[in-house]
Amino acid sequence: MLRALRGRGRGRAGGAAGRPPLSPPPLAALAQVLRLEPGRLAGVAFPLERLARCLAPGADTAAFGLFRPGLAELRRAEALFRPRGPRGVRYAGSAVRPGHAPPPALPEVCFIGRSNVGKSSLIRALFSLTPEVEVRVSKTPGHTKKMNFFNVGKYFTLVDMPGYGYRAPQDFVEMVEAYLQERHNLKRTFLLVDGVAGLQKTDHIGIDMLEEFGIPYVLVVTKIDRASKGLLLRNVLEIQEFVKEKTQGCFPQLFLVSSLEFSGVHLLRCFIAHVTGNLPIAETS
Ligand SMILES: Nc1nc2c(ncn2[C@@H]2O[C@H](COP(=O)(O)OP(=O)(O)OP(=O)(O)O)[C@@H](O)[C@H]2O)c(=O)[nH]1
Ligand SMILES: [Mg+2]
Repeated sequence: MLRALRGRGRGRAGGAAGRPPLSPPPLAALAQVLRLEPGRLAGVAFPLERLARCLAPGADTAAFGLFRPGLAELRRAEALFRPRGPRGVRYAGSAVRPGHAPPPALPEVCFIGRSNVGKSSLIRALFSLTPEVEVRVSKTPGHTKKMNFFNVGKYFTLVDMPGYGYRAPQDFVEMVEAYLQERHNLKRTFLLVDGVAGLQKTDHIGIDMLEEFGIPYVLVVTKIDRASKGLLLRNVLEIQEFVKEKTQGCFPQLFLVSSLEFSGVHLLRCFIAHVTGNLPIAETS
């Protein structure tokens, strides 16, 4: 489950009286990534592009770089994720029905996927520049039971969803289907797939739902730090083929992330800023 720590010095580096100030983890900030040696830097900033180097010469790389911002755009996106003042990153509420959700005032994106695939961890990594906002994760599947809403300044809202599959909340389908169909400010859905396990039968619960409702979505491949290069490449190529052949509403480029090592997190911040209308960048498709 996700929960913001209320009463802490939101938007400031320091914690409440008596607590040591919270500081972002290594590589949470772009400035830290830019100090890495070039190979590692490329792997953290653009993991899919880096992986494409393992492809045979002449392989089709069209789907590897459709969204390819430059450093200036990555910096501008990062600034959105550390808004200053009272409208910092803040927990806006939880809901089990769209009718109970916070008002749809900002452009919104949501994160769905199997239990334990890494949704809450990814949101925590995206928010790591404001570590005073606590995001809870768990080794136990089925941890997040409600839809949890977080506002990022005056720019956009991120929604962490309960997972489906093992130990999913009983009312998952009613909750999530209703949200996806009714939430008019929803700009893009991020559907997470485990980078080690690859596309599983259970992943189709979410994919089928989004395809049926005609909702635009993006596949995010998680936990890439746990997969060998060979396994990751095989899973990525398989998922890309699936997207190309079997989907209508899915963005053709995959986003690879490790919430542990911050790979792909900076690029994903930039894509979220872009799809919520906060950062104009040309897509090549
Ligand atoms: N190595 C590694 N572990 C990860 C990563 N992301 C998540 N995990 C681990 O995966 C487990 C589940 O993470 P959560 O973020 O709670 O998963 P979730 O999708 O929110 O799960 P539910 O709320 O139960 O649906 C935790 O033990 C995390 O530490 C990652 O990028 N790398
Ligand atoms: Mg969760």
